[in-house]
Amino acid sequence: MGGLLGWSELMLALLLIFSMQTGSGSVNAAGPPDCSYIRTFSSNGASGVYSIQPEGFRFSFEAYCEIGENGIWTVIQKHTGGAVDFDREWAAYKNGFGFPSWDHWLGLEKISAMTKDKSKRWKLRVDLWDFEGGSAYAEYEDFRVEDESTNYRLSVGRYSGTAGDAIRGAYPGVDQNGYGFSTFDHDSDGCDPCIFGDIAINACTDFDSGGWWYSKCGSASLNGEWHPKGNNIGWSSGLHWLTWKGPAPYSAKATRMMITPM
Ligand SMILES: [Ca+2]
Repeated sequence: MGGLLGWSELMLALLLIFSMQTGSGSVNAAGPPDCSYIRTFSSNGASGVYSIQPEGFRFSFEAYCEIGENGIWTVIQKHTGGAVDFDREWAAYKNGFGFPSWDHWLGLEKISAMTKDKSKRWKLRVDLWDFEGGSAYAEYEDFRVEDESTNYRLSVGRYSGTAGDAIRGAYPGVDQNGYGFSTFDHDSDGCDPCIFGDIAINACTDFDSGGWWYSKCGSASLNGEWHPKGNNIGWSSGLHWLTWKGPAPYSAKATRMMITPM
């Protein structure tokens, strides 16, 4: 019996060591301030879920770290299906929801904690996949999300990529850069109302769904309602990046947003 206990204790110790090394277990070490440090913290660093704690943030949390060709990225959004509901209230977008290893929104409070300090520069990468086997991306230098007192105002710098700059917009007057975040219970979208043809809209969330930096709604919206293949074109509520596929709204098969220090 004693020998058996010794063996199970050894296995537990090995499991603990393994989970600490991979960062995928329940051992909640404070961890690095963002994913770009994981090679330093973990000798066998691979893409996966790690515990991180931005400087000044009051607790550590799990984030998906994507090891890419041009850096190690902290994933802040992934949306690949309809199982995780993205039509949520302010508190949910503030604190985050979903599963870091799967569909999720990391949370505005966490994203802001990482990026609001103006002495540090961050790059945002947006990846988009369609239902026809294609993909595109948009990158923005100097990505920043300010604190809640500004409604988590978005700012982005120079754009590069293949998807077009949908944050600044496909149409004049809908620039989301410099705008606060909106949810159905927290409206800062600049519409009271907005007139589109013969439709008057007071809240972009009624129309586009989900939470986003809506500015007169605008042409980027990745937290809307997911639509399946064959039924993904023409919905106002989809996962839209209208400089990539438009003007008839095309809802993407999958989206991902991630950030890394510049
Ligand atoms: Ca409004």
